[in-house]
Amino acid sequence: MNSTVDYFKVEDLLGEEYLLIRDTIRDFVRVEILPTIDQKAQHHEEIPGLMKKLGSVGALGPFVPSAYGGAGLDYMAYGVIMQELEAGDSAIRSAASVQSSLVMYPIYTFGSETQKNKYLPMLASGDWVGAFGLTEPNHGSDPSSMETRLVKDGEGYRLNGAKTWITNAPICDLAVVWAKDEDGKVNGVIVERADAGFSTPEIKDKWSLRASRTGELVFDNIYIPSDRLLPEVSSMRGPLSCLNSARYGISWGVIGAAIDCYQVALQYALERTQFGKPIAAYQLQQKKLAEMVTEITKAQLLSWRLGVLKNDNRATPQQISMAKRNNVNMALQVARESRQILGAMGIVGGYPIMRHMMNLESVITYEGTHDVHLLITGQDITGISGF
Ligand code: TGC
Ligand code: FAD
Repeated sequence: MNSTVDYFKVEDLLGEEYLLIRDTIRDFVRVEILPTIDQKAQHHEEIPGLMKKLGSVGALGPFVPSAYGGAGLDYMAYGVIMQELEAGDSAIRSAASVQSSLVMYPIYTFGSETQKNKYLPMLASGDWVGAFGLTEPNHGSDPSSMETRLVKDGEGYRLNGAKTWITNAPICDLAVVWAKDEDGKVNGVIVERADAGFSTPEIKDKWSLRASRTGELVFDNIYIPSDRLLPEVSSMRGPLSCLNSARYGISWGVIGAAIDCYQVALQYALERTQFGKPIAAYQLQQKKLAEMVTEITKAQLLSWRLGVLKNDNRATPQQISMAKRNNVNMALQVARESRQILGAMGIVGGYPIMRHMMNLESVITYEGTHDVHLLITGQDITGISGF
């Protein structure tokens, strides 16, 4: 349905420039995503040419300067873009998140001038698809214990190990991979599709994010020339900084999914009659709808404020964790309540709710689980690590 909830006039806080960006992306989703997304998700297929389409509307690396092919926008704009994309489907926002925050951001922030000039323009246009390899089979919430190794070999290095649960792995042209060197330092490595020893088996039969491809990144003694290492970082600060950017975007994105569910549920409740009255007339249904719009509004204010802080370079990782955790959980609860309002109709593909709900089950796990973000807040306020 993709219309607006603006109960507390957050649009006034955003202002004209961001509303124009919002409307551009909203139109893009209406034309390019909504007509086929249900069928694509049902059949476990991606939208053809998605990355190039996202590139054509400036949705890839919007915060990267135009000199490197980006749109030269700020973090508020990035948030607004993510919100509109995820109103279409979390898989679409995921594609843009990974390319922007997890691939372009580290190359822009930690890469050499040569790397920036070589890779960023083709990532911004969507000609190349990027992936981000941090999670491993034995290390999900605790990536600092990663086993993937980078060992010196002549002028370059050898990369061995495996990453799993990687968005767009099966279709990536390059991957930014995090690996420990012989001194135990964490390095960012650019792996290209053509590198001998690189394979990307797909993880099939997901019940979630079915319009997005997920897989493994396997490194079988790949030779890595030294100019493929990101020179400006050699610790966990590298990958975790990327996560700050992506988690911020997710805090906005899921509001789009929640609004889509809420609008559909409201409309249905007004039209569906039982016991002689629209079900919207019953207090039990009004409670659900009123609580949904309240929680969406709180999430909007949280993300807007986080956007202001992020643009000022004052947003802390802990604030970002709080917003990601709160807003994803909010969206999942809204999706679950909306589905109930539609009764049996809530489970069919003609309505987007079940698709959003299943997607959000991944979103609440990736980019740090619901539990991990709570522990980050707990550690921040008590000074004691609960991990
Ligand atoms: P810790 O000892 O606390 O810190 C290690 C170093 O990192 C620094 N640091 C950060 N830097 C920037 N941003 C942050 N958020 C940071 N958090 C920590 C820290 O200052 C330290 O730096 P230095 O220079 O002193 O070495 O780290 P830890 O090992 O205890 O781990 C902390 C923890 C658990 C919070 C972290 O590992 C974590 O966030 N775990 C969750 C893992 C996760 O989120 N994985 C996401 C994988 S990517 C993904 O899911 C993509 S889905 C994409 C899609 O499809 O949309
Ligand atoms: P685990 O870490 O094994 O956690 C299992 C459970 O234990 C969770 O409930 C967790 O909260 C809990 N737990 C863990 N530690 C603690 C603790 N100390 N205290 C209390 N509870 C704890 N990763 C990438 O690197 N790149 C990607 O592009 C990417 N894309 C993804 C796409 C999808 C669709 C999915 C589902 C995942 C993706 N991931 C990606 C991986 C994702 O980041 C991890 O799944 C996530 O970090 C959790 O790791 P895990 O699944 O190994 O769970």
